Amino acid sequence: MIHRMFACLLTIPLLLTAAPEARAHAVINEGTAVAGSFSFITLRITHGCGASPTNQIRMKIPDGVIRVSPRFMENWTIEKRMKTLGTPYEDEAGNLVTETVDEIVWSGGSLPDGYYGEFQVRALMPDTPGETLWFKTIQNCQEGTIRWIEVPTREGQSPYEFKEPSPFIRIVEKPHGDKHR
Ligand SMILES: [Cu+2]
Repeated sequence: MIHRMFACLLTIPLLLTAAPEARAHAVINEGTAVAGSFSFITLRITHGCGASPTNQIRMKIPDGVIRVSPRFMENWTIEKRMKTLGTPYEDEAGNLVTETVDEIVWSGGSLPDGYYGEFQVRALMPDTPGETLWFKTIQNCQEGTIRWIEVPTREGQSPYEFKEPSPFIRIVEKPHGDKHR
């Protein structure tokens, strides 16, 4: 597996507070999501494992993100792997919901190197402004695997220091006066 680190390094910003402008890697396009809102999370895969095409993507849904639905894609099989919720909630119909999506697995497609692919999910974000949510992702290719799972382990550490950083978004405050997000 040859990871094209050279191309990646040229565009890496230095601060977590900067927009996630990494041009290569696995990143989430939106960068931020509004606290307590339904939001779109678009995972962008920008290269294969070396020249090998991507056949499967597994993305972990972080705790606190619920009501997860992946976007329908004709050429991929999409599996929702579930986990038990620590705190069940009632949906609009009054049903008690005890499970939520733990991991989404896209498989059966073939994304060639030299093209980018987008894998989208809609979900309800936690009401935790300031929090960074990590969507750890495994990219499996015809030959090789890239594990986008590195997260900071100490204060001040930037994910851009890593070779294979986990995709992430930052949760931001609801704009003032906006009650309808
Ligand atoms: Cu990269």
